[in-house]
Amino acid sequence: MSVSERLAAIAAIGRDDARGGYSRHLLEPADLRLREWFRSTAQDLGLSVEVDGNGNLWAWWGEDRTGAVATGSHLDSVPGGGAYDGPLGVVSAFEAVAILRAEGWSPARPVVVCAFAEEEGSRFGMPCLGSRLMVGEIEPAEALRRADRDGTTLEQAWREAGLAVSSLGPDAGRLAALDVFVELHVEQGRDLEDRGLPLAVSSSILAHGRWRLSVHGEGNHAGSTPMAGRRDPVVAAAAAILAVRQVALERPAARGTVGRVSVTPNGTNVIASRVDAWLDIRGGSDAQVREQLDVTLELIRARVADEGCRLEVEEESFSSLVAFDEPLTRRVASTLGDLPAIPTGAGHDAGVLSAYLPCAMIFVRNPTGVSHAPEEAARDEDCEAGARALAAVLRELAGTPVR
Ligand code: HGY
Ligand code: MN
Ligand code: MN
Repeated sequence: MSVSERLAAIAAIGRDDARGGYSRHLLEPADLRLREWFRSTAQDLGLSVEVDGNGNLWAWWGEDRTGAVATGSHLDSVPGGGAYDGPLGVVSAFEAVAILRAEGWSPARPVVVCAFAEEEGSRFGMPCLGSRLMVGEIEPAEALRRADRDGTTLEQAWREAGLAVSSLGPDAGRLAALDVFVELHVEQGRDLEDRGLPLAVSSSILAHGRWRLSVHGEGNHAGSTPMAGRRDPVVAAAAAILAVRQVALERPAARGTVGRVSVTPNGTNVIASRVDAWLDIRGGSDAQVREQLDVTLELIRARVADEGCRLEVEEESFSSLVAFDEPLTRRVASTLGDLPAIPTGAGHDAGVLSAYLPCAMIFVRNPTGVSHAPEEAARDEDCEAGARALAAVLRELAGTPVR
């Protein structure tokens, strides 16, 4: 098979006709079908499949469970996401194994293909949920209580999927079994397109955090309520969103986004009683993100007070700046003919694991540079080049010890 054929095999799973693109969220039907695809693909390649206590998928090549070279990514998406963000890394990992097996190569130490659960955090609001549970950065009780947009808790979803609630949490044994992790991912930007190159490695990931802002006002009738004296949380939220943009624009390389808003009760002829808005801030250091947040919230509090409303703020996640392991990144880059190392503003499971073991990333050119939208793209020939590159990296790393 080829990468394109493997992607085509899952192309119909989780299509979102309303938004365009894909909506594949943890343990929902599309995710369950993708988990089945992972299992059958692994078995076709002679790999043995495990689902760990945190919902992450593992397909092992080799009997050993120490010193493993891990490669993979995630299968879930944002709402209306593209076809490549996540799946390209998992598909390419399988294709790299297929290439190596076809040439009769076998690893001197285990190779494991992995797919981490809920990397996007789109259902339960915690990005990199599976990898952060595994390393102990998320408290299982905190995760289990989180609810999705329909009010279903992670605990309910876990039980409905037949997974053991008691199994969530740090998995030191599994983490210790991994020696290095290399994640291939579609580039989420146009750097490679502008350079005219198909592949790169990654140098770093911006620090980033997510906060839920709840603005409480006074619900009332849109027609019988005079304009004076209204306490309209939609007006306050609109001013808050403009403040987010203003503060981000004042800071080089900073990002400030509100992409999700929920209005209660959301009636056409109703002054809302509450607005929830989710804030995503990213920057070149943890301190810069925290400073930007403080300044942003100060402005938001003033705007909310002007409208006579009340503000609640809850931090949903925070991920520190990541600098990928230099020796490993250099080794991957030189194995592939001296690829450039480019930074990214997008978070990844490799970013989480990089605090615990050497990690590197390989980016595949995205001609549109767009991600988290249906317009995300990758050329077939670049996808095949990515899988061949990953095969070369596995041959290099799984042939000899890294540390
Ligand atoms: O939000 C991110 O940066 C990643 O796509 N989860
Ligand atoms: Mn993503
Ligand atoms: Mn991703």
